[in-house]
Amino acid sequence: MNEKDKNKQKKLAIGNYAVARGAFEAGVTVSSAYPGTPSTEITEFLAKYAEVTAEWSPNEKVAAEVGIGAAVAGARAIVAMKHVGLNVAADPIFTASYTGVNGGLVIAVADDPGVHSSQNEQDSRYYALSAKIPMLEPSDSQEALDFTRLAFDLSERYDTPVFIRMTTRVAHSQSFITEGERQDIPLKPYEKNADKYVMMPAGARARRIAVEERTLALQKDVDAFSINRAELNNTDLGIVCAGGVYQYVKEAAPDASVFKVGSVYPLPLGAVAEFSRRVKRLIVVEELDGFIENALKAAGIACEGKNLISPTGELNAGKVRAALFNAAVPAPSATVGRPPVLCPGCPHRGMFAVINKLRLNVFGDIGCYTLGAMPPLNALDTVICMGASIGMAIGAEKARGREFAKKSLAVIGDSTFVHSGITGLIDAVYNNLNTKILIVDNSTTGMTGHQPHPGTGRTIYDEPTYKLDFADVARACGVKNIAVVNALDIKAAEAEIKRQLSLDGVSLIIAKEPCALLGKQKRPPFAVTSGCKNCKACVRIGCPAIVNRPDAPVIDAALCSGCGLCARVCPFKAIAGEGV
Ligand SMILES: Cc1ncc(C[n+]2csc(CCOP(=O)(O)OP(=O)(O)O)c2C)c(N)n1
Repeated sequence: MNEKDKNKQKKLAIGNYAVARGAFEAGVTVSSAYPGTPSTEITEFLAKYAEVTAEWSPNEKVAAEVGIGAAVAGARAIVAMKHVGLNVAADPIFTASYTGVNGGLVIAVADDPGVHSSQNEQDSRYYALSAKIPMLEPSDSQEALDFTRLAFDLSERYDTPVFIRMTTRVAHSQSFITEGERQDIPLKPYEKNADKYVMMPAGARARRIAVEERTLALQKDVDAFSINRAELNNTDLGIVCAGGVYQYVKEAAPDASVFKVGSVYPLPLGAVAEFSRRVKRLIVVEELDGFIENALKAAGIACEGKNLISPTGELNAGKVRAALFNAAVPAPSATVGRPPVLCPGCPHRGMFAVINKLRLNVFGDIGCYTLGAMPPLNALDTVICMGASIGMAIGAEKARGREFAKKSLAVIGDSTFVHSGITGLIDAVYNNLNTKILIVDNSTTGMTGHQPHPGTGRTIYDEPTYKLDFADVARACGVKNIAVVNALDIKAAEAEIKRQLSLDGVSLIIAKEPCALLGKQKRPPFAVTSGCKNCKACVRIGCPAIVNRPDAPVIDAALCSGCGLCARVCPFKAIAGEGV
C-alpha cells in the first residue's frame, strides 16, 4: 500500500475511542464499567459493537467482578473506570491478581491530573505496584489502540489482569489512528480449578508465590518490550517519561535523548539503566508523584525529577520547558475562568433553596448536585466520595446526638444512591438512628453525561428493564418514614422535609424531577414583571438564566428552561410564566 492509501485509512480519534477499538480488535466480547470522567466513553464506544456485550454496572466493584467472571469463563473482557473508581473496585482486583485469568482481562483506568472533574488527584500507578498487576501507559490514540491490543496478549501470556492507564489529556485528545482487523479469538474452555480460583488461605498462599514468579518473569522480559524504547539524540540530557507527558517532553526538549516508558509497571529498569549510562544528566519528567523516579533510585539509577517538577497538577510543554531549562513559566491563557454551575432548570436547585431556608447541616455527595456547594447556594457542608453522604450523616449523629440528626440531611443523587448509598441506608436502620436522607432523583447519571442506571429502567442499549424503586428499596431495608416529593414544587417539598425531620427514626425523601437536559423539558420562558421590587430573592437561587441587573433582575429567555423556580421564590409574585 502506498503512503496516500495508508493516509486515507487514518482517522482522528480520542484516546478513549482508541482503547475501545483496541479491545474490539483484540476480540473482546464482554465490557463492563461504571461511568466516570475521563473514562466513560470507552464503554459507550464498546457498546456500539455488535460483537461485544456491554453493561453499565451499579458500581466499579461489580463492573470489575463482571470482567473477572467473564475472563475466568474464557472470554476476553475489559473493565473501565476513573481513578477513584479503582478504589471501589480494588478489592476484587487485588485478588484477581492472585487467581490470574483464563481469557485476557484488561482494566482501563483513567487518572485526572489537575483535578478537572474529580474529587482528588490520586496516582493509579501505585495500584499496579501494590497489586502486582502490569500497567501500560499510552501517550496518544494510536498507542491507546496498540497498547490495549498488546495488553490482552500479555494478560493471557502471563496469566494476569493488565491495567491500561489513561490520563485526561490522552483520553480526550484526538490524534490519528489506523484501525486493524478484529482478531477471531475463540472462547477458552471453562475449567473448574479451585486451586487457582478459590482464594482461601491455603490456596491464596500458593497463588501468592505464583504472583511473585510472574512478576519476576515480567521484570526479566519487560526490557525487551518494544513499547519501552530509547530515542538517542543529544546525550547531554536524557529524559525518562511515559504517557501524555512524552508529548510535552518532545515539544519542550526536541534535542534531548528520551527514554519512553510504555510499561510503568513493571518498569524496564535494565533498559533505563543502560540509557542512563549513555547520557550525562538523567531527569524523570512525570505528572503527579515521583513514581518512576523513586523506582529508578531504588534500583541504583541516579536521576532527578521531583526536585524540578511539581507533584501537583497537570503538566504541559511550557511547564516542562520551564523545569528543564530554568525558563519562565508561560502565563496562563487569558480566558476568563467560569465556575461550574447547575444548569438553568436543574431540579436540584429548588432542593438547595429549601435546604438553605431550613438552615440544615448538609452532608453532600458526588454528582451534579455537588454544585450546590457553589455560591450563591453554598448549601453543602461536606463532599468526600460517592455514597459518603449517608455514612457521614450517621457518623455526625453518633458524634453529636439524635437531635443533631433532626437538623441534618444527607443529600445523594439517584445513580450515587445505587452505586454506594444503599449500604449506608441499611446501616442507619440497623443501628436505630434518626438519619435523614434526601435522594435528588433526576432519573439519570447527570454528571457524567446521562448514562442510564438501575433506577432508570433502561440498559446501556436503551432497552427497557426492571426499574429499581427507591421507596421499595427503603421499605425492604426497614425504613418506616418514606416520602416522594416533586422537586419543582418547593413549597410542598419544604413542608414534607420539615415533617420528616421532626419524626423519630430514619427518613428517606425522594425528590423527583428529570434532569432539565433530558428529552424535551423546555417550557416557555419566564419573565420579570413590573411588580419587581429588586429584592434579589430570585438571584440568590443562582440560575444562569437570571441576569442580576442593578435596577431589576432580567431573565434571559434563551437560557430559561421554564422550570418556574424563580417565580416560586419571588415574594412579590413579580415573575410570570406558565404553570406557576
Ligand atoms: C467512585 C466514583 N465513580 C465515578 C465517579 C464519577 N461520578 C461523579 S458523580 C457520578 C454520578 C452522578 O449521578 P447522580 O448521583 O445520579 O447525580 P446527578 O449528577 O445526576 O445529579 C459519577 C458517576 C466518581 N466521582 N467516583
